[in-house]
Parts: sequence; structure tokens; C-alpha cells
Amino acid sequence: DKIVIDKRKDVDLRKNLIPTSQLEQSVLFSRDTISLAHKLKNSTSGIIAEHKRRSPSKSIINNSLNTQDVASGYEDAGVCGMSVLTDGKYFGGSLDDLLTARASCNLPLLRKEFIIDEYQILEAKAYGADVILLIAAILTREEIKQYSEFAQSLNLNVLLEIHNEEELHKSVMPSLDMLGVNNRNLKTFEVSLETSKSLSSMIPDDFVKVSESGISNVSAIKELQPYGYKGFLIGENFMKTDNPGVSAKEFIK
Ligand code: IGP
Repeated sequence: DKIVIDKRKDVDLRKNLIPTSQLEQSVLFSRDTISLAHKLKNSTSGIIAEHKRRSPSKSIINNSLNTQDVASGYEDAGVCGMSVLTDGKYFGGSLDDLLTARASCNLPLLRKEFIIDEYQILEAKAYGADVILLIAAILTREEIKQYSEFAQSLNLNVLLEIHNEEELHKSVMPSLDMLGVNNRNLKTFEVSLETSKSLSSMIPDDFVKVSESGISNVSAIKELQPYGYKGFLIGENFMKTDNPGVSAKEFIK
């Protein structure tokens, strides 16, 4: 997998630059984290709004945005949490975006990243995240177990992303907080809400269910709620507008 090979290089470089001990000594590392799973359980809207500059499927989504305004706009809109893409190569994001979001709002923040190493989980915490994403398609069951237990030991929530039944069965374990179904096929970029609908009944009730990608109107949310979804991860639909916060607000009132 090309993304995984790129990540390995990236992570090894940064590991040499900033040792683990330095991450652990950062001010944000000792911050009290907020549970996104808990917020979603108690919310009626369940919106997780994403900061996304560009994507492999759509290229540029927004290049005139100000991360500070996006974060405070999402918070004013009343979303449950914010997802910040930190991948540079494919999504134009950075850890700096995460840090800026942390400084601009009090929302639980998800580090949206291809995690393949514990070091990235320490970074997530040191740069102000509350939640990490683990992607079943790029990890073994052993890795999912190791990384999710490590994240929870740091008081971070874990959102595990799946796209099919096989990935679901491989991943189910008690150290996960939320199960996210990606409606987008990462190989073909095709999006279908049917993915969330068909997998929902196989997801055990102890996990908060999140539907991810391709949600572009409130009726999609209304359609997914009867299947038990409590969280809705929305990026492009908000980010493509001049004011992502205002766009998010229309999903909440
Ligand atoms: C948001 P959308 O279609 O609303 O912009 O999708 C989010 O689900 C998507 O960015 C995403 C993603 C990922 C990105 C879901 N899983 C894994 C990178 C890596």
C-alpha cells in the first residue's frame, strides 16, 4: 500500500527529529482529554465536522480557509467534535493544523491520519487531539489491539474505521470506543450510504456507530439514524463553502 510506505518514511524522519520523551513533556500532553464517544451518545445531531483542504478524489476543496475560523465556526455551530486531517501528501494537512484547531476551540478533536505506529498516537496527544482514527484496511488485528490499547492508556478515544464485513469481524474488540463505517471505497472513491445501512446490524451495540463520508444533506442523516448511527462525519460538504461553520449550523438547528 503506497500510503503506508509513505507514512513509514514520514514517521521515521520525525522520530529522529523529535524523540518520544519530548512529546511526552509537551504542555498539551498532560491536558485532560474530552470523550467524543460520550458527547455523541448524548447528542441529537451527532455532527463531527472535518477540516479538509483537499483530497485525492476531489483535489482542491478549499484553499482560502483559515483554520482558526473553521474551528471556532464549527464550535459556534454546535457540532459534537472536529476532525483534523494531518496527512500532508494526500490531504494538504499538518500537525500544525491540529495545533491551531486546539488553540481555537474546546471541541473534542480527532487526529485524522493513517496511523501505523505508536509514535503517531503520542503525537496526536502532544498536538491536542482527544481521539485517534484507526483504519482496519491498513492494520492487522494485532496492530489494532496494540494501538487502541495504547491510545486508551493515554485517555484518547478510538474510532475504528471499516468499509466491509470482513474488516468489521477482524476488528471488533473492547478497546475501541466508536466504529465508523466509511461510505467511500478508498480504492474506487465511490460513495454509497448503503454501506452504512448494510453493516449497521452487524456492529455490536456497545460501540457508538459513526457514518463517514459522502453525507451532503440533513435527509441523509435522517435516513441513517434509524440504523443506529449516532455520529456523522462530514468534510467536503462544509469545507467547499466560504464559511464551513455556517454550513455546519444548517445541519444542527
Ligand atoms: C469526510 P466527506 O465525503 O464528507 O468529505 O468525508 C471523511 O469521512 C473522509 O475525509 C475520510 C477519510 C478517511 C480521509 C474518512 N475516512 C480516512 C482520510 C482517511
